[in-house]
Amino acid sequence: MSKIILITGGTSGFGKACALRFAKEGYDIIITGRRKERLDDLQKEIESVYSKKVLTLCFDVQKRKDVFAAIESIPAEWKKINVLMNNAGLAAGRDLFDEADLDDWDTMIDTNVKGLLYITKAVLPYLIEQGNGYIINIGSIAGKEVYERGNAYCASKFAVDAISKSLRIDLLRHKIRVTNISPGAAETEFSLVRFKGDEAKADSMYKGYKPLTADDIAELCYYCTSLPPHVCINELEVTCTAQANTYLTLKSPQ
Ligand code: NDP
Ligand code: 8X3
Repeated sequence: MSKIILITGGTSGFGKACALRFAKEGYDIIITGRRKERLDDLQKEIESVYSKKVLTLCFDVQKRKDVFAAIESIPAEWKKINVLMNNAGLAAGRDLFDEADLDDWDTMIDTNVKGLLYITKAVLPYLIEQGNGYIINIGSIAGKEVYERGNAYCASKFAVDAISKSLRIDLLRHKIRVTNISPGAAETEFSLVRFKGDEAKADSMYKGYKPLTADDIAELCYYCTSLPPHVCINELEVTCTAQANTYLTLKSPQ
């Protein structure tokens, strides 16, 4: 059996690009997400293009029982998981603190923080068993520096940063590497989700400069895991060249 990576949020963006990239490098892939049709389509694509095995798990990471049931349901031969990529996540809304929607806050904390904790706890026994496990957490530059209207999203990504640091400490005895990847703006479905289907608003986030792509992130994720076992990239902050930080991006006039 090849090495196995479990990627949450494999139906789009970073997760999908990583599934394709790791399959190209010879991994068998476990992909999760809520949109079954997309999981099935990606499974077919990977199996036909790369001839690698794919297992799909359809569930919502916010639902604790469903997370543990889904991970428990993985067939024994698939439980030899080498890499866990905690990627499923979202921003919901971009509003001033006093105007923000409480349901948006719940969704972001339940997905980006609690979902990530549940998945990690459920998968950890299998990673530990492999003796050389690797965890990639997808944080954000929003988890390094707060910006206006970022409030709960930033808080959720600061939490991912803190969880990555504690995992590195608590799992030291298991020789598990933990990399917190903190990307800046990347063109995926992220903004479409954030702005609740408003395509014009979403597109405007990526106008006038060249943002990161999902393939850029996949390249970095694979690079980290391909280093020798004694080398661990703890933190990787990456922006496109036009972006200096969360509030300064050089854009050409539209
Ligand atoms: P996309 O919207 O393209 O992909 C998000 C993925 O997360 C989808 O596969 C979606 O699957 C999954 N997901 C969201 N909520 C849930 C849930 N409750 N249960 C299960 N799966 C879920 O966005 P990106 O690829 O850009 O985002 C991936 C990660 O990268 C996120 O954590 C995001 O915060 C982070 N990030 C994104 C940046 C960007 O600019 N794009 C920059 C920095 C970080 P489905 O809907 O099928 O459930
Ligand atoms: C996504 C990047 O800057 O929109 O995490 O928060 S940003």
